[in-house]
Amino acid sequence: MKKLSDKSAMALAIKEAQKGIGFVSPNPPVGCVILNKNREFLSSGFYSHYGAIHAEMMALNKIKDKKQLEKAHLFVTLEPCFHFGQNPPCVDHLIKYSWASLTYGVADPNPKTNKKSIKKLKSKGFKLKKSIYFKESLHRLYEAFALNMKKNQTFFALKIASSLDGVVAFNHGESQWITGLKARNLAHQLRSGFSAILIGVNTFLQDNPRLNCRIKSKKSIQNKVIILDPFGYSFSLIERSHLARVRSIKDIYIVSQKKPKKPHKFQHIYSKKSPFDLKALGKTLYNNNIPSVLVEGGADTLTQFLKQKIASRLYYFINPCLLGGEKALFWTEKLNIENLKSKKYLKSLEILDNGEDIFITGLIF
Ligand code: AOF
Ligand code: ZN
Repeated sequence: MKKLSDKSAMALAIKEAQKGIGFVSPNPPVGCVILNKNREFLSSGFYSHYGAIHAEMMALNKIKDKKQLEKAHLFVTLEPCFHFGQNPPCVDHLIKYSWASLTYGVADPNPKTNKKSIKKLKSKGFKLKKSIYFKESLHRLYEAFALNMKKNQTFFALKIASSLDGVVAFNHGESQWITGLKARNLAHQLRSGFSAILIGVNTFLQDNPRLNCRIKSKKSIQNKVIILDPFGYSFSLIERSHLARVRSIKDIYIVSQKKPKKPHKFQHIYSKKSPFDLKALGKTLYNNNIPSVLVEGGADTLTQFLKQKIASRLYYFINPCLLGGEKALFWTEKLNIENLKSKKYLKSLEILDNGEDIFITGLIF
């Protein structure tokens, strides 16, 4: 049988974790791979939905003859849990076996576990390693959960699709589609990892979008939607919109300075100030069980998130076409950066060739 390197085993564990994306919130996705003493594949597992058994336990349970675990190697994307939650501590199960090595992706940001299992495993004499591979992918798996744990705040990421010269739409409204089919599929995949998609009211009025996740394996996911709508233009339109056709009206949140006059089934978040205080909104959304939000536009909304320094990550799809300036709308048009010293930049950049388009992601600074 084929021997697996540390790198291949962690790549598989990440793939396992990704199966849970969209189903495990507000918990993070986790994947696990076990190799026997000859580094041959024994089993794998993942955290499949909120309240399910943990990835390590799923992988362990699949191995009927536990003798196979002698001097085996375990790879898990997240530090095994230390605490009693809906599940008993994985770390206490793991220490029953004679592992040749245990490799984890990142320390669990949950304060109930954070580094406690790492210490325990080390103190018991296990060979414990932090993965040196796939740092960016692993960071991406846990960045939202880490921010949730640290700040009791919703994690915001921005998604933009533009031409090579930064145009996101024409003044007359036309914007579908600038990027190719593959990028749009990847964008749907992205949506599956967020509890809600946020747009400004102009995008709602202009595009009448659905903002759901239209890829096969994640079709059952019900993303919530948030509309920033200072004057309440969407109140009377929302029930008949595409947004409400593809999800329950109760999963639509309208943030507004205005209070709806008629009885309504959508959720209303009242906010006095406009532009809205997005940090305060992040707290409110977190308290409403919306731990992560993908901001999909338009230009003014995206700019507000940059101005208020509240977005953590940028996902950027670029189509290598030029659309020019005259009739164009640039997504950073109103950002007003005064000098090069204050320029915004991206860190931990990943650049992927995505068929017809270029896909860039990074942390916003
Ligand atoms: C693991 N393996 O597969 C996952 C972990 O309520 P519980 O018991 O399900 O615990 C949820 C917490 O456990 C979650 O917030 C995170 O800290 C950790 N998730 N840990 O060892 C897993 N899903
Ligand atoms: Zn666990």
